[in-house]
Amino acid sequence: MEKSHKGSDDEMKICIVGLGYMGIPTALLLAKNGHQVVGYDIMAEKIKSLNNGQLPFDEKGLPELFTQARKNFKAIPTLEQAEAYLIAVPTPITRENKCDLSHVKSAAESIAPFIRKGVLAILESTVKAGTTEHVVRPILEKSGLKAGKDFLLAYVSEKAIPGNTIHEMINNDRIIGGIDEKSQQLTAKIYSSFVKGKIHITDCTTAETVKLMENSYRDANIALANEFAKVCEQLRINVWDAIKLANHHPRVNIHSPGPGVGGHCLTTDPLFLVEDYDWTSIIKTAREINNSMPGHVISLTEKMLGKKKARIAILGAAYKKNVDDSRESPTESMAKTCRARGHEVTVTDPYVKKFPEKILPFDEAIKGADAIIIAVDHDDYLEKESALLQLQQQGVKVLDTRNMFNGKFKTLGKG
Ligand code: SAJ
Repeated sequence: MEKSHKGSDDEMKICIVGLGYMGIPTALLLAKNGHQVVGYDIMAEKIKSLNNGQLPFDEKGLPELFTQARKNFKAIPTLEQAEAYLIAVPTPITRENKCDLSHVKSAAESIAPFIRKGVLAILESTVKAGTTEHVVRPILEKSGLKAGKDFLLAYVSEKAIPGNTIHEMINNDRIIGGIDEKSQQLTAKIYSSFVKGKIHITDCTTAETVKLMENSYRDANIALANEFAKVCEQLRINVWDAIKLANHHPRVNIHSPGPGVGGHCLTTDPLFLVEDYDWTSIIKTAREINNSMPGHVISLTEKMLGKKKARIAILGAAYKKNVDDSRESPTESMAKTCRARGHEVTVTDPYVKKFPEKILPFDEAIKGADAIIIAVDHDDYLEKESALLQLQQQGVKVLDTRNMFNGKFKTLGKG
């Protein structure tokens, strides 16, 4: 395909389809490293605000990257011809716990008319294994061209952790699955323009599966930690100390217990891996254990309170520390459980703006509370230690579900 811009042979015109948490940083890293990048999204508002210099979400280092990359990046309201297309659209979970591929399918449909000889299509969304080969490929082949023969097709999973996305996008190893060697090589070349980690090459379905395995491993490990926490409560010992000691073993790495697992990834991806296999159990059980934690935290709080109806303040609405993302946050479930059990509940968070519960300022949220649940270990709360200790002395029950204050308050997983 002819070059559509002036630049070295390594620089390409790349179109990112889906400008979300992963699409935007990826687009900007490619643009910063010399590619001519256009970004498309179905949300017209996003296009307008990006072209006006506004980012739709907070992420460490993203504003600086935006400034550095802007001369090579443009958000576009309609798709246009490029040399490579990168699909980074969401894959929600259906009510039946299956991977909802509707956005992936419509993104593939929308780029199909632009598939020419030599064009590369990359899928980055987290998907059920087999999607690139069996869902995306047939849609793109409606162009009349064949994947592997005429055009190139690859799957690359994103691995960056929200809160440290840019650093991890640059430094983590990447797994590149390609439909053939040419697809693998060109995709590897594109990613090596900004990735400093190692690039590993495989086929598309293996790359898709690896992504699901990584998040299943983390979810199951956390479930194990949560089960250990419940056992330690019965044994009247401290799970945090026990895990720390167990992790001295050279082959043991137990994660931390907590009020539940939130976010868009660990709550869904493990289920994509097993959705077709009734006989699977560990992954599903891990999900159940992690989903049981918000209710368990409320039961612990009630035990501390020793009374039926109370005013409970929850510190933190984000799904984890220092982020503004509250998707699948355990706090949402805890607040619902509180209400269902007749308690009054208040929620505070220094970062979260969008949440089903009203977000109150810290002082307002804790005012008159009988119990305070520290649900998220935001760094901001470290400076609240003396205020919380004072409240505890005055009889307010404080439950530190993340053990962020190292045992100064009652914690989850301690008898
Ligand atoms: N959590 C615990 N205990 C822990 C670690 C986490 O309870 O020891 C909780 C967190 O509080 C949070 C949830 O788990 O509610 C998920 O947080 P996380 O930090 O484990 O993961 P995510 O969802 O932010 O990002 C994960 C990462 N996957 C892995 O580390 C294997 C990230 O690298 C992926 O790119 C991301 O999913 C994704 O997009 O798939």
